[in-house]
Amino acid sequence: MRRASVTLHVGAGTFQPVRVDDISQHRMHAERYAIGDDVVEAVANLAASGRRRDWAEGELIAALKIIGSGEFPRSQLRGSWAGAMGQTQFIPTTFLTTAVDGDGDGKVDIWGSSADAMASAANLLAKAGWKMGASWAREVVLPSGFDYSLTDGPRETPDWWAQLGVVRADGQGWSIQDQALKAQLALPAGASGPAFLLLPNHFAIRRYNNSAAYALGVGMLADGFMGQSGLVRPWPVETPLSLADRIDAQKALAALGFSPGNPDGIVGTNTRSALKAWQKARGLVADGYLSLDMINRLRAETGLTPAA
Ligand SMILES: [Ca+2]
Repeated sequence: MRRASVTLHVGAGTFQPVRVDDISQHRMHAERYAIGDDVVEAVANLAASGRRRDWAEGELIAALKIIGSGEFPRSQLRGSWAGAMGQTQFIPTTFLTTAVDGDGDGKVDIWGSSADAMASAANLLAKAGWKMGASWAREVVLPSGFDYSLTDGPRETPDWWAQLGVVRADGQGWSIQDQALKAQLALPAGASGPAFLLLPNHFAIRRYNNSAAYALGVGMLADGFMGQSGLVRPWPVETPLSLADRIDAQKALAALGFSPGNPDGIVGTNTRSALKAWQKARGLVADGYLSLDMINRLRAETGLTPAA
């Protein structure tokens, strides 16, 4: 392949000029071998100083086993500060249990081989219980008067939900395969945003990264690749919450006798449950979703004033 060899001047001339073919070769080298931190050092540091010492020691031993296998030198084991390596961002223990050879060259290379990375990611999902051919979630619409406290609650079949008036937003029926699965209702942007019935494949994605937002993003992107249209109900435009907003909400819920846990500004399960209970007690839509409107109501009820 012919490469251009023009000279690039970087910045204000304080760096040595480099040629494009040098950059290209450097980048290829970097992509294969040198992106990120030395994983042995990263997990050793966490083992020595971190809160999750046992976890980090296990990862350190796994990293040493990978090097000990002779397949990869230590210089290949580059990753994040927490030891997530290569295209799949597998930590060393996951590499040992789950990474596989996708291109058939006999070597498991999640850094340099996209086929190996894809096969390894697929293997992780398969081990997490991925059901081939099933949906990950479906957008649904809720009837008026719906009991929003069922959000993040029971896992039941689409038929069970249909008896409560919960139907697919696109008006289609459920596939035979999906009908047999149990689904949980989620309102990731509250009652004014789209509603989803989350099927087991959603929770398989969360075994890769346990974040509802991450799994929703992955699922919707996958649906887009399959030619499915986007959301029926658009994502609401919202004012982002500040840390002070979130802490005020937690302080107010605590003062009112609902138990949101420590007022740390992190809206987790405890905060959402407390909010849901307070909403229910006040006759509001009990979706457990913290919006600026809810925060201002909580402030008004407790006399908290927003920080200037
Ligand atoms: Ca391979």
